Amino acid sequence: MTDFKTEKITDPENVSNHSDIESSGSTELPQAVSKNKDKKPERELTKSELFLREYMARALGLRPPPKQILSTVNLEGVAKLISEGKVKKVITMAGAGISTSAGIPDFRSKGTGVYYNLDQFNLPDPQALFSISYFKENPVPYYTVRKELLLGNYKPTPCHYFIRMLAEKGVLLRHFTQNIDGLERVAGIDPDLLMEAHGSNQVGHCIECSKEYTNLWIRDCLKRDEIPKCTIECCTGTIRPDTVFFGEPLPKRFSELVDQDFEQCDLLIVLGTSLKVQPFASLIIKVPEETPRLYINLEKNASEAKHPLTILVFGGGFKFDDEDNYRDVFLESACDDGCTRLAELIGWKDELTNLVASEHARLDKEFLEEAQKEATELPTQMSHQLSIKADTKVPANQIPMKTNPRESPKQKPCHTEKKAEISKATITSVSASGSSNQKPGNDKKKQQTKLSTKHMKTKK
Ligand code: CNA
Repeated sequence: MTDFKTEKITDPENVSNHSDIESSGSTELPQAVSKNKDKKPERELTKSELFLREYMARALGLRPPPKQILSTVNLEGVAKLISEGKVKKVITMAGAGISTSAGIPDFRSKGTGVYYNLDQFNLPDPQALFSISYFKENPVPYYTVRKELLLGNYKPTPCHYFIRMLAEKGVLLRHFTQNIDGLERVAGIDPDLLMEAHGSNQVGHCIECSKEYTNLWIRDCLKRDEIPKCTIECCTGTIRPDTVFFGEPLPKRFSELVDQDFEQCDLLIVLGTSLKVQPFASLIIKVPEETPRLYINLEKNASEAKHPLTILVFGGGFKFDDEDNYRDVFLESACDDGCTRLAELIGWKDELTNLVASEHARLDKEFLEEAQKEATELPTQMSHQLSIKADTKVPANQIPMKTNPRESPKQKPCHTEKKAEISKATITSVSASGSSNQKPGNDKKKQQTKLSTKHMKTKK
């Protein structure tokens, strides 16, 4: 979990003007002036401690209620804020639900979610599929499930283009996404405005030596139904995409941007996420107390904290149904419909519709050209796969994976020169999404990875 406790903030007991802090409702404090430096050394509180203190004070009625920004606590109220130019630092937070209409399944939707379709793999639990320790033991389930996503040509949804419009209108401070499908980039959202909290599939690295591989190279292996394996001699590593697996830290930029952005956010829009994955889920409490929060999702319950400890630690999440709710709006809707409705209320609907139509037409053309190019370049034995139309999805779990049949070790002896290449790759290619977790020479792993073990043995 991201360490938010490292940033120190001055103890509010030593702050010269308490009333300013109370009326602002912000966690940002002016510099402290110690009245009695010789006797009592200045003490520092972490942001988390300060938050808890303010939360408790408010819960006990020791702080005035925050100012209500919305004219009406509903979608119309949110739209009015945007159309009247009253918000300039909008943060959008997204999850798998913004991409389901593009054809990419989420994790937790009943029936269609990835977690409901894993019987064939006999996993210890559904999350094991995306845990780095399990991937190191057995990458086959991961690649079987991810194959479709990695090979597919998906088009961003109206929701993605609505976020792009916020950026183009100059009101988007940042888009934080948990998605690894890269559709925000495809939609044309400026990468500086993007925080892909769980990484992306753009590149991959060997889990043993960290050599970098492109997305295209990984795709080529998958097209041949092969588990991508390191090409460096003497290395037995599997290639992993640079996405954050369970059990790995989030990119450093994530915590930096959280600290920098959330305290200035003047409107938070949360889209298509069950808010079950930390630390992302708890970001909703990091905006100032006045800041309106709009949540568009197919279901509401997922976002409401019920356990007293969660309420104490994370502030209880949204307060849609509380009598004194002054800022939380829930729209039970598909993200595309919700964003289109919001665009309509703001007066952007035609622009959004035209943008989606023109971008989809451009992408259809690009996908078709790519497919035609590949069909002429790739060997005949693969041509049956390439005749698939650009927008046709082949269920990945119908195609069994096999390991990459590389040259035999006799043809590729281990040279000292090559070992030097491995250490160079290790130094230069440490990925932000946690390839530093690699543990070369894990004997237990070699015993347990049945498909890979066979391959490893033939290499030695
Ligand atoms: P999740 O836990 O599966 O929740 C998705 C939420 O979206 C659920 O509450 C659904 O009800 C809701 N939902 C589904 N479709 C729609 C829709 N069309 N409109 C509105 N709401 C909808 O997924 P989260 O994103 O909350 O969990 C975070 C995980 C999922 C991250 O680690 C991601 O990497 C991971 N993931 C990403 C993708 C992707 O990149 N497209 C796909 C699957 C999983």
